[in-house]
Amino acid sequence: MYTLYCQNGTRATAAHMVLAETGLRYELRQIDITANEHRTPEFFAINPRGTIPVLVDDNGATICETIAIMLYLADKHALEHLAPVPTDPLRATLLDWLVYHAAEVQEPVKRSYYAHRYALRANDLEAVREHANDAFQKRWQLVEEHLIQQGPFHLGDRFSVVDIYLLVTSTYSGKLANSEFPAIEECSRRTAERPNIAPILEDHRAGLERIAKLGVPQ
Ligand SMILES: N[C@@H](CCC(=O)N[C@@H](CS)C(=O)NCC(=O)O)C(=O)O
Repeated sequence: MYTLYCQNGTRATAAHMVLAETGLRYELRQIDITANEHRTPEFFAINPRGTIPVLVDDNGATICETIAIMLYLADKHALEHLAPVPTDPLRATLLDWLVYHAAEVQEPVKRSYYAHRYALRANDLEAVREHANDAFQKRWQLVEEHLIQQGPFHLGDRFSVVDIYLLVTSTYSGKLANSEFPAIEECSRRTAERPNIAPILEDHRAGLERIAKLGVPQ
């Protein structure tokens, strides 16, 4: 049994979608970051980093990074429909793109949404956002080129957890990127059609709207 600490409209949705695709039993605990619920002593005791998602396995393991949660679930249960096993040559491609998405693509997303954390002065906000959006656009373009050459999924014809990660990023990328990315759209569309994913995506979009109204935490 797993417990996922999460909130609709955040990247925690990617972990939720992977859980739904596993067919395993899990429960969700909503942590509202707009109400600072990720900064309570109770939540810091679970994740001292103060971020979501967090996955708690009733075997005692706690995992606080989205990519680690995805790989942990796929590997622990040998779910080859979600991730090639370590001896499969496609595993290298999976790891490569997962880390790229988490470390390079997602980084300017957070910088853009949380520009107030990076600005030295109040009037720097727009410049920080512009710089972050520019970095995002360039990195997103590299994903697009990979999918044009080797798509429709990151692993060619084979769907995997990295496509879920892309789908979730694509739901908030419109604000950052200012051109068309048809191969990313196609990969996202195919992923969004999956029966386990479609209803979660709908809740995620509602969560995105709510967070946009209330604002991300300081
Ligand atoms: N490195 C973590 C970062 C998680 C993260 O930043 N989550 C956001 C929601 S998308 C969050 O908890 N934000 C609250 C904050 O930074 O105060 C991961 O990739 O899972």
